[in-house]
Amino acid sequence: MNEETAPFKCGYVALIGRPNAGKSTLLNAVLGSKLAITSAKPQTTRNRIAGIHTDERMQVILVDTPGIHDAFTELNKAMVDAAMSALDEVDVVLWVEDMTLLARRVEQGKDVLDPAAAHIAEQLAGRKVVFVANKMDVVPKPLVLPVIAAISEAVDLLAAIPISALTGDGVDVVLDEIASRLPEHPPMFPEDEWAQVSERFLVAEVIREKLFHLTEQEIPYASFVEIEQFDESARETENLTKIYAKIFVERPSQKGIVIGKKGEMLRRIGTMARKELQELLGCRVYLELFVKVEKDWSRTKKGLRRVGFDAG
Ligand SMILES: Nc1nc2c(ncn2[C@@H]2O[C@H](COP(=O)(O)OP(=O)(O)OP(=O)(O)O)[C@@H](O)[C@H]2O)c(=O)[nH]1
Ligand SMILES: [Mg+2]
Repeated sequence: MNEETAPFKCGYVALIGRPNAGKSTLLNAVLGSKLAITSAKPQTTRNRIAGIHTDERMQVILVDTPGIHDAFTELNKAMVDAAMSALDEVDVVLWVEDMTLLARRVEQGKDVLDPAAAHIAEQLAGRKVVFVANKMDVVPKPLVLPVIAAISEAVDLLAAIPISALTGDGVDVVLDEIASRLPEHPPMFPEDEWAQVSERFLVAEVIREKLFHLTEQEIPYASFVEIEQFDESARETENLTKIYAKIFVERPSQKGIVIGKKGEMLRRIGTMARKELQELLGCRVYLELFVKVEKDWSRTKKGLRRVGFDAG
């Protein structure tokens, strides 16, 4: 069958894996723009985020998820639930792994699957799984085969694809594989739609990302961001959007850290965020940040609802 007559494919694909594996980086690489925030710290992604990639043969709705990990707090449990529940809603699962971790285990003569990988393998049993061996830009190639061999013993794989989400190497192969696995279906979304999130959510995420990049220890995990006001009244006339956002933390001591000496930290967060928001929104941005305490929000139903979880 030639290209012209090949039936159009459309469906849902989930990005699943441990924290820090590179799921969000891969989503952004497929989309060619930054939708999901990323950081070198684990548990950056908190909610499911869907991006849409459309080309001449298919439309794939890619669902980025929080990393699967041992969850002890209410927030962490809600994050893992968000990832797990995505599994039932998709046609194909991309299991994204951090090959630096698994390759090291091969070198050390250990079982390739550490407890985190073994747990994910268990959860994926019986599903349509493509294994994505990520971070190959920093892993010696000969270590790939033993890892893939061990993974395919644990889970039936449709395919295993070494990639670097960071450099983009192999991302086209992942897309080819998806195209061959999705059901025949007309597109569900307009061709130019690329994200299923609101501008407000994206703006809050950009600010949250700067907290991940600039603050340490528990601060990023104790924070959430709410957009108080998104004022576009001067967007047409002055090419300016005014954004007033609140950063919430769990304790007064954390508030002091986010503000910093003489407001230094908050200024840095604001400057970095504003720069990126101007690119995102394509206009000048006035950004004002406030820091508030919402005591132990990550442990309360009300707090979880505010970060987008239906906490019952
Ligand atoms: N060297 C290298 N680093 C990568 C690659 N892909 C992602 N990273 C880095 O790995 C870190 C984690 O990437 P993320 O995309 O945030 O990982 P994630 O799986 O979404 O993490 P969570 O949201 O915490 O579950 C970041 O510092 C990325 O820059 C890659 O292919 N090569
Ligand atoms: Mg992520």
